Amino acid sequence: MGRMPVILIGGGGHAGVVLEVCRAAGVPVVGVVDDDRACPVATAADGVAWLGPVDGFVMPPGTGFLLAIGDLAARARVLAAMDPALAVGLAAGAVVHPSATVSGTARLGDGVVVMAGAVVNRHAKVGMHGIVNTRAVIEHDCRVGANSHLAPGSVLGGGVWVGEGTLVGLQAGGLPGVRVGDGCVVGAGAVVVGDVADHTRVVGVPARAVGAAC
Ligand code: JB2
Repeated sequence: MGRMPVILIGGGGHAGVVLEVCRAAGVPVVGVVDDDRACPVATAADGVAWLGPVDGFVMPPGTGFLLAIGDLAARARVLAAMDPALAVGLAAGAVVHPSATVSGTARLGDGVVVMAGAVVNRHAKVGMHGIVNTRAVIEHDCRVGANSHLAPGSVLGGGVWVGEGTLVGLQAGGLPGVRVGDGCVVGAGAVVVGDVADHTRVVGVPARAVGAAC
């Protein structure tokens, strides 16, 4: 049976990458929903149909959606505004680039997108709408909460826990077993060596708190 066709919510740079993951994975993309009719994904040479603005959009039966906006706060706003009746969109499942490696014992929530070259190892779990970006590595037994973003090249050692709505920045990571809370930002290149409280921004090696994450 073929994969359920999907609609991309958001049509900017991140959506372009999600589009290519879908195409590589054989997931049909019906169109893009974005407030800007002239968004890049709709206007590119290989673009997809613009279906309308986000507010008031009604998912056609038999389609799923993928959040394709990179900004985590914007993703959370869009999800919160969505009619729960449209949760049928979640049936789209996860989409995995064929060059990524996902253990058969790993669990990916609905709407998760795994980009090229990423690795999700044994018994790791990624919650709904997570972004496992290009060449990110999620080691064995990690737990990543819903709507978190592991940016390109980020690395979570074995058994790391990451909360919901947290950004682990470009080439950042965490030593095995650390816990990073909800709504955190781990700055680019930072290495987390101890637990990080909810809504904290950390930077550097070893990572130190520099204030609240917005
Ligand atoms: O709050 C929002 C909102 N914020 C952005 N509500 C709604 N309804 N739509 C929103 N958008 C839409 O997402 C904009 O209309 C725009 O089309 C798109 C954002 O595109 P942009 O190219 O600015 O960013 P992006 O989210 O696709 O990519 C960012 O995040 C990626 C992870 C960039 O920083 C990329 O470089 C990065 N790789």
